[in-house]
Amino acid sequence: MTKLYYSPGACSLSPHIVLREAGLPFDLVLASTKTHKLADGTDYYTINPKGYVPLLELGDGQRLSEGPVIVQYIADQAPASKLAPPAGTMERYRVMEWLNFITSELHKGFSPLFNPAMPEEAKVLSRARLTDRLSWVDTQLEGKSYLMGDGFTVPDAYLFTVAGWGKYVGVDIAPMKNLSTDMAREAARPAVQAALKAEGLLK
Ligand SMILES: N[C@@H](CCC(=O)N[C@@H](CS)C(=O)NCC(=O)O)C(=O)O
Repeated sequence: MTKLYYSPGACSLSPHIVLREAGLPFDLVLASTKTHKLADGTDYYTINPKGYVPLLELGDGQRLSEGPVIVQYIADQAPASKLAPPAGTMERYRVMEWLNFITSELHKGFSPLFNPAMPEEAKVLSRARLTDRLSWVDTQLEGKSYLMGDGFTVPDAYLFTVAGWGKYVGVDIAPMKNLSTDMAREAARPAVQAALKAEGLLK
């Protein structure tokens, strides 16, 4: 059985949503980003030497890290779900373009804001940069229900995950009308609701 190592509300929520959207069977394994330990006390570094989530463990024991790659792997296991266009097509490169933007410009832009050691002056700069980047995403969602236009694909799950962190760290997306509408629409998806519930983020 495939296993997803996750921590509640972390970037692992993105592949978690994608696994549910794909309808694939999997086990969720809690690997807290605070303790780096599994529930049974196993040191998570012995499983993923990088120490971070997400990590996907395949049925044959192989382990795949890096969220943007994991979600594409999952999508390719369930092509009928259309979570990513076929490899080699221009649309697939557009999906990868979004995933790379979200990972480098948004996800890693949020990381300093969660770091208690980061000075407040640096956090002010990070918030301003993120607000610029998210405002640009907002323009890209004008007249669209999804990043790729005509259906939910893997970057939508990643964007939902990272843009959702804004409320915890003072990045206000409420003025970004397209993005706010998009977030509400994604939140209502059954797979998203199920993932949030399974991570203890919804009552
Ligand atoms: N490059 C990795 C970064 C993953 C990452 O930043 N994970 C965070 C949670 S959002 C984490 O596990 N942090 C704890 C740690 O680094 O020890 C990816 O894209 O999957």
